[in-house]
Amino acid sequence: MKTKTIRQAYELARERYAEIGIDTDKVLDKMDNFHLSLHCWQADDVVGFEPKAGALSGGIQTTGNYPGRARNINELRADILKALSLIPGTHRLNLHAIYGDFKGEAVDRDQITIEHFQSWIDWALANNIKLDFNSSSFSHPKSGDLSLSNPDNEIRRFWIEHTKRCRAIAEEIGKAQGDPCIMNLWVHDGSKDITVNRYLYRKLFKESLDEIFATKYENMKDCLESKTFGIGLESFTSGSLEFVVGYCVENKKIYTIDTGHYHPLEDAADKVSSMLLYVPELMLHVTRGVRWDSDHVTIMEDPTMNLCKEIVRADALDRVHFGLDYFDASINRLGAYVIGARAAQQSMLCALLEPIDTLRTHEDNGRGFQRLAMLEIEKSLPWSAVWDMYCLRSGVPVGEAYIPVIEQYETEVTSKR
Ligand code: RNT
Ligand code: ZN
Repeated sequence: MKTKTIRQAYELARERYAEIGIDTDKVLDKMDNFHLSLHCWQADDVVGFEPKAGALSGGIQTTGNYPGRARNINELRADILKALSLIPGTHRLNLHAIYGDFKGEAVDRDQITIEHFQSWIDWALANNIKLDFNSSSFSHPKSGDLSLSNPDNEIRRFWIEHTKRCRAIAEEIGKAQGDPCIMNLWVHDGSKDITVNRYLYRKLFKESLDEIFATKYENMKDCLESKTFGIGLESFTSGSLEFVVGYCVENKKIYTIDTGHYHPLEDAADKVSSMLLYVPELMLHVTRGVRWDSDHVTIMEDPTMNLCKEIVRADALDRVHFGLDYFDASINRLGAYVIGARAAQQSMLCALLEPIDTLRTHEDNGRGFQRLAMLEIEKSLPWSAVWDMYCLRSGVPVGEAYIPVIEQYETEVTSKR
């Protein structure tokens, strides 16, 4: 796309949005302050760098065998930097504990320390990236069906130790980067068939969490992620919605909304305003569930767009950490990053361009037709010209221009793996 065309289109779009009371220049500035937390695990199919990494377990699964998976820390870092070079703005990177720089050593999960993440901190500082963190309960000989809710004391203590260490690591990361490291805690705990000891498992899970959170930190923030079910864990999930919401509300923890973790017709966007009245902040794992928590690449579809609109309408951009969480191994993985990240940003841009004052006035005055009409009209306003300008001024390829860049990287780098 020619720079001149982008600029001309933007000028027209600016005039059009001014007619409905929206200042697109201000919206562009707001976009610069909207940072995604890019999930590191799309690059390598959630394998990580433990030397004996086996099959992915814990009720999650990547499907597809597209060539080019990142096989080690250097490849993963190179892929992330390449992806970030095609995504406008500055972003965070969300690490899982299994992505430590273990240098080929077998470091069990209850032995990890900040030393295994020091090279990540150095790399992130050098590349102007802030880090977030996750404990990892899956893909381990002790994962089984139950981790933090396991009645076997030895196994439960192992995962408590792991999670405590993760919080200590997150604290050090936060300190080093001068900005809180957001640590998500999701465990896969559940069971495939009818379960009769639900109360016991959830009580143990709660006790584990109380012990894990007993240490107070200044430079990290805790979030907890609920889920409806996992593959092979269909009948029971310890960390169900009620369990996690209850825990977060009682303990003022950040609640993680993973958009794939509810019943298919449940509206994740509607949770934003409810939860923000009871918990300090929200973490998001934005994904695209196709029929279930399938972790398809995020696109601009209603669930993502409505989520962004609800955040903006609640004036809560500074209380929401916007992470992505999908893993698609059936297409170019780098392309998957860029499509999903750009779709999330485009959705947020549309939310910021919404004529919210007009819509609220209509609503306040019972003008239902006018409200619905404006909501329809905003869909075809020239938001894409604003988006193109955002890409241009951020120095990243505009429109389809990022496709050949990824193709070239595939030819030169990922296809040779
Ligand atoms: C699983 C959860 C969890 C994971 C990542 C790898 O259903 O969504 O967040 O996807 O932590
Ligand atoms: Zn998630």
